[in-house]
Formats: sequence, C-alpha cells, structure tokens
Amino acid sequence: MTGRGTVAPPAGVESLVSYQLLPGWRERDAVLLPALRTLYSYTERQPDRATGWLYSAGQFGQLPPMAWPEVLAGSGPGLLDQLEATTGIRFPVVCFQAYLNGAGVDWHYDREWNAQAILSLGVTRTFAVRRLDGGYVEEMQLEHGDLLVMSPGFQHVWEHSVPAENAPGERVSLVFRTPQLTEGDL
Ligand SMILES: O=C(O)CCC(=O)C(=O)O
Repeated sequence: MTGRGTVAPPAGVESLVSYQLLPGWRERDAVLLPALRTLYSYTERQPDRATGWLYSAGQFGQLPPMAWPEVLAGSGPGLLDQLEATTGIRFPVVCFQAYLNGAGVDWHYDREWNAQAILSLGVTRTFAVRRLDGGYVEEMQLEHGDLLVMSPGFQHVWEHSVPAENAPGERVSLVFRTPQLTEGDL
C-alpha cells in the first residue's frame, strides 16, 4: 500500500471523539474473504445486501453470547488481538455487512454501540462521515484491508454512510463493536 497515509479530520474538526483510517491495516490474504462468503447469500428480497452477527463475547442487549462460526474459529480471535494491539480497545462483538455492485447504506449512527472499527474487504468503496452539528463531511476510499476506527462517543457526534455508487463487485466489511456503557457499568 503506497501513497496513502492515515486519514483523520483536519485541525478544528478533530476532537477526542473522532475517527482514523489506517490504510492497508490487514495484508491481502486468501483466507478471510472466502471464509466470510460461505456465511451468507443474497436473497430475492435483498439481492445486493447481506448482514449478520459473527461473534459475541457475552449478552449485550438482545444479542446473546455467540461463538465464532467454524470458518472463522482460527482467524477470529487473532483479529481481536491485533485490533486491541492497534487501538487499545478489546472489541467483544463482531458483525459483517456485504454489499454487491455498489449497493450502500444511508446516513445513520449506531448509538446502541460505542467504539466501532470497520475492516473493509473486497472492492474499493466510498465511506463517508458527517458531523451531526451540520458542518464537516469527509469521504474516503476504503480499499481491501483498510481499517477505519471510530472512537468511543463517535456515534453521538458523527453519522456515517456507504453511498450507493457505480462499483461492480463485492465489498464485505467486518464491523467490530463495543457496547454502550450502562449505569450498572459505572
Ligand atoms: O460496511 C460499512 O463499512 C459500514 C457498516 C455500518 O454502517 C454499520 O455497521 O453500521
């Protein structure tokens, strides 16, 4: 991966609640994406989008504890260790999002979760973040292996989207999440 540096908000927009793109965080490999592809299929109702839970270290709201699927039992735990080494955050919940031929997801935030890290696999897609105070918008290109980290609190200050666009092929994101703290945690 050359010529692409870390992307983060410019001075003035940056705050403790922010995001960081780490290009080429995961080396190209022939394991993760083919393994993920065995876990879902597109349907007549959803011909270009698929999503599902992959792992949960405990009960989080309605989400019960869940072991890694067999195909990720070898690589999943190591991914969590690598993510923790990079971000300092242990992510206890993982899901995936699959997008075919430029399908996207509209602007939204995920306030039931706190920190999120997104590992992008497959074709390059635009990813956008927008400050909820109506100001700053950033669009970045997520290539295979890029990691986007949204810090704790991000979902209260920013929203994000994967704009629908002309992008033949498939992108799958692995989304790592930490739960919101509840009063009982404090
Ligand atoms: O696939 C992505 O990169 C975005 C995923 C997303 O928006 C979400 O999980 O809330």
